[in-house]
Amino acid sequence: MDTQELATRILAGERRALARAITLVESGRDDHRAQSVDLLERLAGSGRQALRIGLSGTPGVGKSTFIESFGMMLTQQGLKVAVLAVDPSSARSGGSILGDKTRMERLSRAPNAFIRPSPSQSALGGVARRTRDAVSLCEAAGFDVILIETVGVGQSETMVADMTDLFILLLAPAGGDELQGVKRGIMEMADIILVNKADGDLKSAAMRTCADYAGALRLLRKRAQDPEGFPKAMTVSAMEEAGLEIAWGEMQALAHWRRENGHFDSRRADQARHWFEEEVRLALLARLERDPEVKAQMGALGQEVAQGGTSVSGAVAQMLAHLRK
Ligand SMILES: Nc1nc2c(ncn2[C@@H]2O[C@H](COP(=O)(O)OP(=O)(O)OP(=O)(O)O)[C@@H](O)[C@H]2O)c(=O)[nH]1
Ligand SMILES: [Mg+2]
Repeated sequence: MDTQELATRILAGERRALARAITLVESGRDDHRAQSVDLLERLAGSGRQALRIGLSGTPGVGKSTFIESFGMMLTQQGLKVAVLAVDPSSARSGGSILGDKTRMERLSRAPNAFIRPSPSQSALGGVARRTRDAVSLCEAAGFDVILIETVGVGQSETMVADMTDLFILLLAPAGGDELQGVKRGIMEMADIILVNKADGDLKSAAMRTCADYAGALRLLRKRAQDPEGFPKAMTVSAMEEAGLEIAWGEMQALAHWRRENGHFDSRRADQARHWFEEEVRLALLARLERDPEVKAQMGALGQEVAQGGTSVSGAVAQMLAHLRK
C-alpha cells in the first residue's frame, strides 16, 4: 500500500490502516523511515486534535484497570479512545501488553477504542519519537482522547508529560502517613493525582492518602498553566468504576481553562519545538557516530584518556577542534 492510500484510510478512521501505520513508524529500517516521514507529512494538515492525557503510576497501582474502566466510560459517551503505552524496560514490553490486552478485555473489544502496545525499543529517545508519531497518527485517525500510559520510573514520566496536554498520576492508598516516596519532580508534573482503590477496606486509607497529597500539592509552587484549585487530588475506584465521571469532569475543566487562556496551544508549541530540537540533536549524534573518521578519532582520544596521557577536558577540546574542520 502506498502512503497516499494509507493516509486516506487513516483519515477515514480505519483501524487496520492505523495499526499498519504505527508499525511503519516503529520500524528501524531506513526505507520505512522515509515512508513514515512522507505519511506524517501528508497527515500533518488534518487539523484534528485529540486530548492527550499522560497516565503514570508504579506497578500494581491499577493503571490497566483504570484505563479499562475510564476508557469504557469515554467510549460509552461516544468518544473515540486510543491507548498507547510507553514501557522503557524492554524486557517487559510486549509481554506486559499481552497481559494488558486481557486485562483490558472490554476496552480492546470496544469498536471506538484502539489499544497499542509499547514499541519494544530500549532507548528512550527512540521510544519518544515512535510514541509521538503514533500520537500524530491517532489524531489524524480522528480519536478524541489519547491515553499514554507509563510505568513510574522518572525519565519516562518526564517524556510522557512532555508530549501530553494533561498529566495524571495514579497512586495507591498508603498504609501509614508517609507520602509513598513519590519524587517531588513527579508531583510537580501532575495536574491531577488520583488515589485509586478507594473501595472496601481500602477506602478510608485512600481518603487519608488523598488528603495528604492535597496538602502536599498546596505546598508546591504555583504554575501559570493552572486555574484556582489545580493541581488537585481525588479518590477513584477503577475496580468499582467510582469517581471516574468526576475525574473526567475535572480533566475537561482544566483542558478547557487552558484552551481559553492560551496555555493549551503554547504548551503544544513548546513541546513541538522541544521535540524538534531533541530529534535534530539525536540525528546529528547518530550521523557523527556513524562517520568512520569521527569513530577513529574518538577511539584514539579515548585510548589516550584511558592511559592518562590526556585529560578528559583536553581530549574533548581536541575532538571538537577536529569536528570543526
Ligand atoms: N480494590 C481495588 N483493586 C484494584 C483497583 N484497581 C486495580 N486493582 C487491583 O490492583 C492490581 C493491579 O492492577 P493493574 O490494573 O494490573 O495495575 P497496573 O498499574 O496496570 O500494574 P502494572 O501493569 O504491573 O504496572 C490488580 O489485582 C487489580 O485488580 C481498584 O480500584 N480497587
Ligand atoms: Mg498494567
